[in-house]
Amino acid sequence: MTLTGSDLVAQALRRQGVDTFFYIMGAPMLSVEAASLALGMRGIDVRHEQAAAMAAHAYARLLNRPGICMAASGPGTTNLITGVAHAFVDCTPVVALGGSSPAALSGHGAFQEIDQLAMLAPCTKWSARAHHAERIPELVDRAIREAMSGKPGPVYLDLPGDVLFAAVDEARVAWPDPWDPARRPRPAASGADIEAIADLLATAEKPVIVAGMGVLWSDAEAELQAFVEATGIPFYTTPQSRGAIPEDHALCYLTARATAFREADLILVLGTRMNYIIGHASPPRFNAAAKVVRIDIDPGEIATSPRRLDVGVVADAKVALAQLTLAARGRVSPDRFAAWRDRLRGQNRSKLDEQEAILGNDATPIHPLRLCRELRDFMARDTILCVDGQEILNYGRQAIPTFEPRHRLNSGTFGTMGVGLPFGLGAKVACLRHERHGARHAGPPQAADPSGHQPQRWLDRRPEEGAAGARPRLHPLRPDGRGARLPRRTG
Ligand SMILES: Cc1ncc(C[n+]2csc(CCOP(=O)(O)OP(=O)(O)O)c2C)c(N)n1
Repeated sequence: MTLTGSDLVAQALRRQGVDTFFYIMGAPMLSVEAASLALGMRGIDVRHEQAAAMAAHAYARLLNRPGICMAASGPGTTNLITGVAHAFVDCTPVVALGGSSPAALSGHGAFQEIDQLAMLAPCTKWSARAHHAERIPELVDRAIREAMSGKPGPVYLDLPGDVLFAAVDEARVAWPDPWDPARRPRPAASGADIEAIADLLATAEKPVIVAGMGVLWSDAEAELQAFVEATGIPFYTTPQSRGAIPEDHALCYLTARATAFREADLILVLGTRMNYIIGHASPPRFNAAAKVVRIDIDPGEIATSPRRLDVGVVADAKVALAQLTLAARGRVSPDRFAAWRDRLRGQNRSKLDEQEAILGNDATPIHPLRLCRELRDFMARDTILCVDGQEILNYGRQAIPTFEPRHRLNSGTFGTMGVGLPFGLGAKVACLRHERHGARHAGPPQAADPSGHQPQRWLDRRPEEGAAGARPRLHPLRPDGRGARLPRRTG
């Protein structure tokens, strides 16, 4: 049987488990898009390709799957660039497929001819052009593996029209085994590194955890929470990974963040870059005398740490956190940090009281913080919040908590205006995909807090959410109700 390059793109995507893509149709991608739809994939069309890349970004973050976007040649693909660059700076696995003018006419002034590969290369983790139709399945496989491996990131595959239109004997096509998230490599920390970290934990007095999206890409939120509860160490997250542990957890002292960072004598940086988002984990925001432990799946991150690491470990967050929890058993008691927690809790309480008074401001025109309070009180625990803008980002950060991992999207590390609507679109599509894959279930009970502290303010104000310490009630992304496992693996 004869297949075209376009058929091969669609079939390769389908075999890789792709069932959704975001796009604006156009030459030379029309037959890729038609073949994808014919195979039962869902095509969500937008009005500007930037939105396709951003919707794919939100979709990827919510489901921990590659988010696919497609664009026509020339301006269609150049319109993707800001969305793809945003994904690059935000380390998100967006797979961008761009049609391009025929390779055989390169340099002859073909319709919409421009060097798309050169433009996309600096804002992607990996990029390539298909030169031979029969190798398209290999390139699609490579694109998805590159996007999803290690520190995730966007990739770009350039698809010239003549390669898409070429006819290939199916017998000559080798289909790779599809990428399987369950078989991803999960490097462990060495025993010596785990011992070194356990020693630091056992002698610290004011440790603090700063966790990031790496924890969520690793599906390690349950392991993070287990580690926090086993050791009694206060935790903070980056804005994008808020909700990794529900923010009414007894060891979450959101508004005491500045004090926690300034006074901590041991900083555990887990699965996040030491970039401006966390003040490079350096003075003046962080204690200059603190010891620093860093765990990251990317050796480049460890190598480029902006301050000296006492222990820097290249490891998968899920595995390393489980190792640490085990190593801490019997050596690091939550009691050790009781005074530290008391200090942060006291400060958090008084700041929340102050803040609540400001949030109730009934001046006209309405103050942004009042708007945030109305939203906060309206939102269910499992609402996905997309925040655009600059000022509202700051106000929202102070005023609106997050209780579920992956339920907060914002303009991210690149600070890109215009993410709000396409993120909302991608998030909604992710939820609908989820609903097709299973029913909702209530979550399991939350593990007991070893420090014996009651969950905090947000629950106090929201008694309808259940007994103190209950897990959030329903979760649209967790039909099996078991926290770290999402239905995405099935499709
Ligand atoms: C794509 C893009 N264009 C421009 C900017 C520069 N910029 C940063 S904040 C801002 C204004 C945001 O105003 P508004 O949308 O009213 O949000 P608010 O600050 O009130 O939350 C602009 C234009 C940007 N970050 N991204």
